Amino acid sequence: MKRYARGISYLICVMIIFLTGCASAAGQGDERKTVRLAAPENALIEDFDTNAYKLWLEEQTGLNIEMTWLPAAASEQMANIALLTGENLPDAYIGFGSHNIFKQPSLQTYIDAGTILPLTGYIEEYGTHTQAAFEHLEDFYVRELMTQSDGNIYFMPGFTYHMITRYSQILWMNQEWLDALNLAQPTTTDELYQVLKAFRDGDPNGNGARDEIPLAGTEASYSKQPYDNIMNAFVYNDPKNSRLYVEGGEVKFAPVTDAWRDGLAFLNRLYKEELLSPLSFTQDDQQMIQMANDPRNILGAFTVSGYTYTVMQSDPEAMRRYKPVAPLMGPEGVQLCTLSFPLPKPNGVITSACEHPEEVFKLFDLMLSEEAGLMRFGERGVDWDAAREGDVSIFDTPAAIRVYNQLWKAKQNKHLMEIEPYIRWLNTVDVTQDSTGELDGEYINAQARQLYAPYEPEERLLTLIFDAEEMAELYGIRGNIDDHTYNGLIDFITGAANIHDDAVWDEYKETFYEMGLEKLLIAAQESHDQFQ
Ligand SMILES: [Ca+2]
Repeated sequence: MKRYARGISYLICVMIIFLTGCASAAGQGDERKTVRLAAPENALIEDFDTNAYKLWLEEQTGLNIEMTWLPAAASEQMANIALLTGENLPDAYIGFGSHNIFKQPSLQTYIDAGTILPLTGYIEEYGTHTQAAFEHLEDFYVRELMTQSDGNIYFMPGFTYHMITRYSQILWMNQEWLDALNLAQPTTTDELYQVLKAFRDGDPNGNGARDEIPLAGTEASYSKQPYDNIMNAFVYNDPKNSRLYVEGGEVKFAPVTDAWRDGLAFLNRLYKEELLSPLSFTQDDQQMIQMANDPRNILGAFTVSGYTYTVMQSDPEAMRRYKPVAPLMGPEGVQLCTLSFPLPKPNGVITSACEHPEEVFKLFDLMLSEEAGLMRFGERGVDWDAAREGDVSIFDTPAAIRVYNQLWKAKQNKHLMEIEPYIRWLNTVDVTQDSTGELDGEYINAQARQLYAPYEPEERLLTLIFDAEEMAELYGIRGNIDDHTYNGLIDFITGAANIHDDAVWDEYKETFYEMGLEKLLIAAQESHDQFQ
């Protein structure tokens, strides 16, 4: 069966060589090389062949760029099979930056199979824009974060940084309720407890019924689960890095600390007294959104990164209802916010089937230029222009450009939705928008984030980079530890396990060590030290 398949693909190859041979013979003197890209299909890119950015790239590089769109649901599987067998490979894949396929440990499989090329040499030789981007983003360790344990770089980055994504959890509170009860926003965990109790008992929505939900969340996403925010008043809580944190240069694991136990006990108290809604563990995102936008005004507080991910922009009453609350101080004086450190996404890889890897690399390098980066805003003079003297951004800093048309959430034919390698040279901070105001989601987020900026941890883990040989084992350990942490959060908060029982707590902690916590800590320390 396999032999037949090979035979057929050989035949197709011969046909393709024959056909392309004819085509270039017909197009006299046209020596343009063709680059074959493949990517998961994207509903917001109207037509690749006539896309303004694609045409600009062709004009700049003298290449023909062809695209194969892979059906979204099967794209990762199709690419995986091609990379493992070496058959049906395009010259390069783009568009997988948010998928797992080109992240570790999966990336290592293709490095071992030899089907994706190391780019380190090309970066040294041709990577003018890439090197400039590395220098520009030095504080973000972009080059280091892209470098694998063998010292090579295998993908070209997609990289965005701005204040909007820096804090992935903000606590929002019903200001109408605080006003009705003549209360100030809480600043400590104790005050939070008092405020939530007043919400529960004081009929702040004034309908005579005890229908208030003081605080709620959903397991649908990390940013929407309040326990993760509140835990930062006890010990630094970084779910993306398996709750590892750094103190005096030493990597530590939060869930085995007494502070974590204190946090669980506090959250269990909120749960027991119906201050943290039990629906937080069962409802989906849509139900969470309905709760926050309920016209009966029934919700006291919730967490989310961007306000309009939960509150409907189209509902002015709801938009005005909640205000951001700064990180709370815990009983031991801990007051932190989780920092979401941006990682370079693997937005482009070149495969072993590529006949002109240096040309494809130069194309990717061009995509990282400042000029290419501005393409996401559309056409200069039509969709955006340089800022005028005195223009201020939504963060009250001088603006760099003025945007006329928002080309981001709608189907368009001017850019490639940043599925390709890109660097956000300009960030949202620099962009002035005329729509700013109290009902504008982005403006509200900008104001909220200024409350969180003073509470960033002084030391932090950027990411975990494991040695290739131990990678499979370490990812296995890490997965088990993450599961055990999560189960502990649920069980101790809801009371399924008793947080006040020393034997139960000791056994819970012991299980982490049985799972290989020491080994993970050693590897995490080595990974952390690489960035120092
Ligand atoms: Ca009521």
